Amino acid sequence: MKSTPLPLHLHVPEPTGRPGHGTDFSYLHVSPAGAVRKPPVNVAAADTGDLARTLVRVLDDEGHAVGPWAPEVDAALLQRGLRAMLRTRAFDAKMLIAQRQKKISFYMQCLGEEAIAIAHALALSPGDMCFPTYRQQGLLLVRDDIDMAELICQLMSNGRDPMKGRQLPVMYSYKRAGFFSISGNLATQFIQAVGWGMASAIKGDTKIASAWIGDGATAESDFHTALTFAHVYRAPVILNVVNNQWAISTFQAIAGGEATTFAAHGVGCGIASLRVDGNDFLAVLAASRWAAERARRNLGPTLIEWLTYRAGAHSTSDDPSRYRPADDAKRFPLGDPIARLKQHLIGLGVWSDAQHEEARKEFEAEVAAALKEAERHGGALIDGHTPPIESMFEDVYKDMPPHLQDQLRQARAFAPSPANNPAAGH
Ligand SMILES: Cc1ncc(C[n+]2csc(CCOP(=O)(O)OP(=O)(O)O)c2C)c(N)n1
Ligand SMILES: [Mg+2]
Repeated sequence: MKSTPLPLHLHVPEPTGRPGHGTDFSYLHVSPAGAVRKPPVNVAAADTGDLARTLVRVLDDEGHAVGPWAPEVDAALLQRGLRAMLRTRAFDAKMLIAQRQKKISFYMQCLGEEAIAIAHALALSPGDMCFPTYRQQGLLLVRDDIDMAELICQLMSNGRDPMKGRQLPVMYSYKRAGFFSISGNLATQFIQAVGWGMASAIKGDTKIASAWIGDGATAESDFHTALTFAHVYRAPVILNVVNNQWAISTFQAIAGGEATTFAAHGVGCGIASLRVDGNDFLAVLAASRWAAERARRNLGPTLIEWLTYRAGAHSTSDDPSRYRPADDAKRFPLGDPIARLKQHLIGLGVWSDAQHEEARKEFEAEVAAALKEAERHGGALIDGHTPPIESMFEDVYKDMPPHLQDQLRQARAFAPSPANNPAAGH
């Protein structure tokens, strides 16, 4: 007997919470701290299936480091990590205010995600190259050789902006710090990172690449192409997927995190993969070291899904109260990375509430001073200063070709003269 054909329909994933009713976070499937095994670095990719569906965690609810992933690490490194997280949070908070005060046009925080970039940076070596998104400012703020005032000059697009106002605020570029230029076109840097890692191997070099992408951007085809190249050639690269649950107002399930995990995408592509508590500084450090060692020993790529929560708005142009419950960050089961590492260090007897408060104030003062210093160099929003018209034509060709010289002459003819624009030429 022929059955009546059913009308077809599609499944559209929905978040489990919306403004007015709290999120049901059981969809995260959180493993207890210490419960997940740690295989040797030469594990076969196919044998990491369980690691891509459970959650590597080290810090338990009492702040103890437990289980096979608990890293060997001295207190000084952990203190450095905690201080860098506090520094990053202070920077973000002040830049948010600076945007509201119309000193900068745009800003993006990494509130609640600080552990991921900072612990990862501490697992890499000089010369390695990160291909970050706009939410890994911790890679820079953990370093003491990056001038904070210069970062703010980039945000202001002013006379000391190393990017000369040609990049959106937050799109820094520091080759010497292993920080590849951020691209506004999401996911492009993921495939570039794999290419950079392959080039390093082709040259017989020892440097590895670290690629970064958000949960939402994994829906771009560049992500999948990157996995193919990384897998086929066993590229020396760490493939970081930061699953902070949201892509602006789009829930992570829409990008493919509902029926499977982002880490499992890696296993499906023949890549050793881990799903890790991104708010657990020790777990991030341990997993990053594990993946870096695999890359350095020619064992190929590792995909790591970092589970975290974007506690702030997507950017200063976003209002998350329109699409998610206001108190979700507080209810997120993996807590706050700063509070968790602080609790651990106090438990070890190498940190105190007083030291914490002192460090917080120290960084608040540092950021305030850096902002003042940056403001001395002006900017379009501060004093109407914009770069001279010539800068639009420079830094592309060593010798400017005739057609550009011609365009420059025309542009000069249309540009306001310094007499009409008192800010020009400062
Ligand atoms: C190719 C491309 N598509 C869309 C955008 C617009 N856009 C900018 S950020 C963003 C959300 C990205 O979310 P996710 O990848 O999860 O990263 P997160 O912001 O959460 O860190 C979108 C859609 C873009 N910049 N580039
Ligand atoms: Mg996201």
